[in-house]
Parts: sequence; C-alpha cells; structure tokens
Amino acid sequence: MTNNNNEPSEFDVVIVGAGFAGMYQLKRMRDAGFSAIVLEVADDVGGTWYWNRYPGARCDILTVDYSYSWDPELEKEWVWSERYATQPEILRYAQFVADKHDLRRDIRFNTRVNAARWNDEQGRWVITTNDGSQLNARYYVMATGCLSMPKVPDVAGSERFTGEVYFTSTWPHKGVDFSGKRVGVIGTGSSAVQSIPLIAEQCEQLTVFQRTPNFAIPARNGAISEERLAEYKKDPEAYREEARWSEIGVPRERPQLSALQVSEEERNEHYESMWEEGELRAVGAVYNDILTNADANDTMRRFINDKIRAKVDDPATAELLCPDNHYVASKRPCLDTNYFETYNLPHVKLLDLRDDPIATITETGIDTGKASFEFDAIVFATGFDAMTGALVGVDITGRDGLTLRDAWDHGPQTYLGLMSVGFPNLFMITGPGSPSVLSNMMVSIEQHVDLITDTLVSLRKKGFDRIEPTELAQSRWVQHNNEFADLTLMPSANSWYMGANVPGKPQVFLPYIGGVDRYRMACDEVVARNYLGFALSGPSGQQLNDGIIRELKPDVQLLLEAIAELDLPPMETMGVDGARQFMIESGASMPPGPDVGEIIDGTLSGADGSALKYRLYRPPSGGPHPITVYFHGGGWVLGNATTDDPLCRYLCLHSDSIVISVNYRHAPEARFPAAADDGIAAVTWVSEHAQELGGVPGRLAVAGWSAGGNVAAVAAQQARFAGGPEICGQVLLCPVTDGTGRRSSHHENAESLGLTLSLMDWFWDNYCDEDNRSDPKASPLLARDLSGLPPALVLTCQFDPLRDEGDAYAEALKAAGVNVRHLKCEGQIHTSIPAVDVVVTAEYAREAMAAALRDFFSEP
Ligand code: N01
Repeated sequence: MTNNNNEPSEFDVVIVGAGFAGMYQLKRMRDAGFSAIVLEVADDVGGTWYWNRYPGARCDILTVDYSYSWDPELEKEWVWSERYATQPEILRYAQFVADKHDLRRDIRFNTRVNAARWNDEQGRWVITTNDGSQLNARYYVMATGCLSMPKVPDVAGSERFTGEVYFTSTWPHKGVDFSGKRVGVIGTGSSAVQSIPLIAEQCEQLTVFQRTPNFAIPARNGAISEERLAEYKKDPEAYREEARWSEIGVPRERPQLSALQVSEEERNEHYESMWEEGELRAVGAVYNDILTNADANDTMRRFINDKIRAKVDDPATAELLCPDNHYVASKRPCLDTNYFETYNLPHVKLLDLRDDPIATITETGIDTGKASFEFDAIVFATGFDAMTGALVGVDITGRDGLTLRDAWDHGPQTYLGLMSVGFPNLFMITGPGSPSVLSNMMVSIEQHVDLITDTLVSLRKKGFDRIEPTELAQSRWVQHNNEFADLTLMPSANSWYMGANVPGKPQVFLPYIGGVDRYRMACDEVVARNYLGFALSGPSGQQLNDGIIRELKPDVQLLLEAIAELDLPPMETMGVDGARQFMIESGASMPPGPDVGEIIDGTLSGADGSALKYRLYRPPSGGPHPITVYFHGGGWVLGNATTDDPLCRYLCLHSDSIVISVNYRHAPEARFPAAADDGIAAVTWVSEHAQELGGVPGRLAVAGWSAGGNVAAVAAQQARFAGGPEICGQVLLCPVTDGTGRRSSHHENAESLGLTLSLMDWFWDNYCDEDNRSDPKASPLLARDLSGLPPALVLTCQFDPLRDEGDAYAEALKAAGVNVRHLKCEGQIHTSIPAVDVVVTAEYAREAMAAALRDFFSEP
C-alpha cells in the first residue's frame, strides 16, 4: 500500500522521532528484519540537538559517556573535541551516524504525526501525518524525547511584544546577533545558565528575570583529562558495561558514607573535590544521603551557596542567586561556564521575580509590578512540558476509544515506563516511569531500544503479534515508582520532574529514581520470567502472565542490598555468643529512634525468682500512664531488654504509655518454658508494681515482636487461665505461634529476607524440644480455647517466613470471638517494622501499633 505521495504506508514498525532514540531504534529494527520507518518533523536527524541551538548549548554528561555504545567502530571513528561537546558537534555526530548507517533512506523528514489510532480488529496502528497521509503499522514506537515539547509561555501578554522573540528550545538556524541590543531573558534553568554568559558577551544590556535560583557547579570544560579518558580507554567495552549497570548510566560507585557521619572539615574537602571535578555525577557520588536527608542536603547547599557568594561581587545579587527554596538536585542542577561571574558585568542585571513578579509583557518590553523594562529582544528560556508533553501532544487513541491524554489525566500510567494499559503495541522510549532524565540518556535509550527490539523478535518467534501490560503490573509499577520517589527529597521541589512547571499538569514524580542498574535488573527479570505483567496474543494463541515485578518496598530492597553487600555468614553459623554479639552490634548501627521523657533500667522477679533486667521508657507527658509490657525479638536466644530500643521509644512516645522491655531468660541456657514463664511473671510483677512505676493500675497491655510476640501471646493466655493480671490488649508483631509444622510462607520466604527458615529452625532447636512444641505455651495457636482473650492487633509481613502462622493466629482469635485487628503489611520483611527511621514505608504499621495501644487503654 502507498499513501498520498506514493510512498509505502504499511510497516511492521512506525517510529516517531529521529533523535538518538529513533535513529538507533531504526537501525535495530532493520537489522532484525522488520520493515520500519521513522517520521520526523525536522528536516534532519538530531532531535533535541537539532532544535536547541541557543548559544552555549552543550550536554551536561561528558560526551565520551553521552555517545552511542552499539557500534564499536564508531567509538574509534569519532573523537570528541571537549569534555562537554557543543550542540553543533553533537549534531554533527548524529549526522555522521545517520550517514554511516544510511539511516535517512528510512526517515521521512518534515513529517509531523498528528494522530495515531489503534485498530483492534486488525491489531494495527493507523498513523495520520500533517499532510493527511495515513500509515499503518503493527507496532508504534514513540521516540519523541523527554524534553522536546516546549512549555507554552504562561506569561501574560506574551503575544504583544513587537520586538524579537526567541525560545531556547527552537533557536533560529542562522543564529542571532544580539550586538547593540537590549535583551531580556526569562528563566534561569540549564538553558538559561548556558546561554546567558554568551548573550551577555554580545548585547548592550541584559536583564535576567529569575523566579527560582538554581544550583550550578563549574563545568570546567576543555580537553578531557588523560586521567579521565584512561578510565574509558583502558577497556571501552568493560567501561560501557559498567555504565549500563551503574546508578546513573555513568560509571560511578554508589557512596557509602552519610554527609552527617563526618566532620565539617572532611565534608568540605569532599565538596571541594566535587567542585573541582566539574561533573554532575560527582554531586551524587559524595555522600549517600544528599537526596534523602534534609540536613545532609543542607551541608551541600551551604557549600555551593558560599561558592556563589565568592563569585558574585554585589552581595545583594549574590544572595538572590543562592538557591534557598529547594534541595540540591531536587531540581536538575546545572553545569555552568562563567554564569555567576556574568552578573559582575556592568550591563547585566538580575531581577528577582519572587519579589517583583512579571505583570505583563508589553509591546516594548516587560512590566513587573514595580518597574517597566524596554527590550529589543526577549528570550524565553522557560523550559519544557517534560516527559509527557510530547506523548500526549499527539492524539493517540488506543483500545475502546481510550485516549492517552484521558488515560493519563491524573499522571502517567506506565509499566516500566515502556508501555501503557489500553495501548497495545505502543512503546515509549525513556517514558515516564523509567530512569530517563535521571540518567545518561544514551544508556537509557539503548537499553529501551534493545528491550523493545528483543521483545518484538521474541513475539515473532513465539507466534504472537500483540503485547499489552496488565492493570496489576502497571498499577504496582506506578506505586513502586512513587514509593521510591517518596523516600527522597525530590518530590518536595516545584520541578519539571514533578510536572510542577506546567500550570494544570498533574504533579507526580515522573522518572524512575531507583537507578539505571536496578531498573535494568527489573526489565531483565520481566523478560526472564516470561514477560511477567504482560498479556501476549497472536496466531499461536494467548499468554497472560499477570504479576508484579517489584513487590518488596523500595527501602526494604535497599536495606537487603546493604545487608547483602556485607556478605555475612548466616547467623545460625556464628554460634550463640557470636550471634548475640552480632545482633547487639548491628542494632547499635541503626538510628536510635525518638527521644522519650525518661529511661530507667531496673530489675523485676522472673518465674524462678531470679532478677530479670528491664528497661522502662516513660513518655514526656505528665503521668501516671498506662503500661505496655514489651518482649523483644531474637528467637528466645538473642537480644535483651535494650535491643528493640528504637521501637520501644517509638511506642512509648506515640502510644503515650510507659513501655517496659523485659529481658526474659534466654535459651539454650534456659530452655522452654523459661521464656514463657518469665513472660507471665513479668506481667504479674509489673501489674503489682504499676503505681510505683508511675503507671495506672489495671491499664496494662502486652506487646512483642517475633519470639517476643510469642511470649506476649502466651502471657495473655496465661493471664486469662489464671484469672489475672488484667491485660487490656495485645500487640503481636510477626509472632511465632506454631512450631509444629511447615506452612507456605516458611517455604516461600525461606531465604535471605531478614529471617531465614534455617535461622528459625535453629532458634526452635535451641529453645524447645520437638515433643514440647505442641504445648500452647510454645505454640499459642494450638491452645484449645482462645475465647476471652484481650483485644489484639496482629501484624504480619508479606515476605516473612512467619507470615502464615501469624495470619493463622489472627484468624483463630477472630473465630474465637476476640476483637482482632489484623494488619498484613505488603512488601515488608520480618525486620521491617522495628527498623524505625530506616524502613519508612513501614511507618504506618508502627503508627497502627501505637494507635492500637492507645485504643486498648482508652476502652473502659
Ligand atoms: O528549562 P527549566 P531548561 N515566569 O525548566 C523559568 C535539560 N537541559 O530549558 O524554576 C518566570 O529547567 C523557570 O522558573 P521556575 C536539563 O535536563 C540540559 O533550562 O519554574 N520564569 C526556570 O528558571 C534541564 O533541566 C542541558 O521557578 C519562568 C526556567 O524558566 C532541562 O533540559 C541544557 C516561567 C526554565 O528552566 C530543562 O532546562 C539545557 C514564568 N512564567 C537543558 N516559566 C544540558 O546541559 C518558567 N520559568 C544538557
């Protein structure tokens, strides 16, 4: 078939955009034997580097990194002249690649895609272009770039100005001569930071209208140092591979140290090296908490702002240029060349729009609330409708008449940033929900192009010709993205990452922040697990492989990665003393938890009359307080009254109760039923001494984690049998409830998730003979009668071997008529909830524990 211009119109694949993504996608499709065409609105290749021709335009990733890796010859044929090549050089590179691989013969230039509509019967996309032609393709790939849709000016009167108007994003090809002109620049993002020094060199007068000052570090452009080049030259393929598996697509170690762990002197030395290095990768490579901890970030903010002050002569202007309303890197930081120094020139003026906003653009210039400015030219460096603008800018209609614009009304919905439910066979290269703009774009582009191509080859081989993600896979990927972003300071800024720069755009964090390496691993796993989260269909039938690729909460994933890095032997192989020591040491490296009013250490009488140590946490509020008797975790073998310190502090503060953490006797020295007997003995002692401890008599609850949850549950049962002491509630966190058999969660979560099955077996073996395990004092689930027990909150974690026995206990309590709240914590592991200030995604569970205690105490 042909279209209006007698050009072919039937393709396997239509690709939109002839930037670096579209060019490589074309090459791969061709090589894989698919018929493919690229549609491009410009008259040549280059994408962003075709349009952004403003003075000073360069990349901000070293160009040795920001270049294709798929053609080893190319690596030898092209030598970059500078660390950060200019736009003309990068455009020449794109053109060189297009020539070398004869790409242009399959690119239709000067062609804008107006609409794309999915025909479900035929299983094809129908694509309409600006000349009215229609093309028809099985697969449709948007290679339209993340920063390609200029933001529509949102300044009143912008159409009125009669002088010259320029947009950095669509700069005239013949260049602009600003000599002798009065120029106004609106915006101080990367485009402005790069162009302002060069515009200032030419023009007679320059006024910069700044709404938000930006962090910038010196680019230190010039020839790339031999030392830096050697990193790459030593083994280019290994270097590229390292980049593919790095955090940002440029080889770089993930930092291990917190900015708050070191002295100010040491910190500033590190920041000086970052400043000297002149690479954005250095900003993220200094400390591990710059993006997650406000105080850590503040140390870098102060350092950079001092540097700005040192560069700018006029102190008032310097202050205006110092960012003060967002965290470093929460908006894209810039690399600059003489940007701040430009404000020392007598003909350059900075206007702070926060103090004096633009009222309107007039025929002759710009009026703010306080002043009028006359200009010969106005430059809009006002940015882009990032990441989604170019995608929803095309009228895309998928299955059942659903438009992409409507589907994304509340923010983009994607699986892996690659596809979207309702839009079969539509792929997005570096779409929202993928690392994209938080990475070296070249690396992320290549990864997506390879993934898309390999997917189409795989479908062809298996006899499928349709692919679409499932609702579940997509919604959970979106959730995973948001949860990852929420661990950082990034969502706090009014940035284009959040869509906050475009009036009316839904505000969600758009790119995936987990890193190129973690993202690639997730994609590889999706493929290895037979396209998990996708529905495939075609001549050979259907395959629905519904599922979730990342179920662990991201902070839990980070915690497990950190533990894996330590490469520790299993705890059960450390011996009892070794394991005890290890538990104490690892606890000491965790954040301490909140301050409480008072902490007192004391002793109480255990079941055998021996003195058991306890630690009492008193709330800061005036007493008397109700009392929570708490039993620590550690498999009846490890731990003591202080090892769950952060959680005890938390519960004390947030439940407004005294928490008494008891050091019950441990196995193997004191085997079953010592811990169980000490549990009820401790509750009895505390109840009898409530008043002198500052407690309210009769207002006593029990709580415990893991084996401590077992001790708490057993104590509640013992108290009921004995008719006292009175317990008004029980909070059982991941409790051990049944030592007599295997359950599904024992197998599913047997390995390396904080508590392994083999460690659990070791605990049981140390604590209790097989014969005794069916005793309800060891396995409270097996008690014949659970009625009449105090109200309970039972918390279980999805990836805990103990999950099913905790679930079973909650169900059994419910069946016995006990008032139970059962909280199943998705994506969490056995150790998540006690990890106060580490696993923040488990905060709601800690809150629920505290709330349950408050409820127990408030009930009559
Ligand atoms: O756009 P931006 P950009 N009134 O959105 C201001 C990449 N890039 O083109 O921050 C007044 O960053 C706006 O103010 P505010 C890079 O990823 C890379 O500069 O919204 N001011 C801001 O100061 C970059 O991040 C390179 O308060 C208004 C500026 O305009 C991304 O592209 C070079 C306004 C826009 O800054 C975008 O950069 C260039 C208004 N109505 C770009 N509206 C490299 O070095 C907006 N502003 C590779």
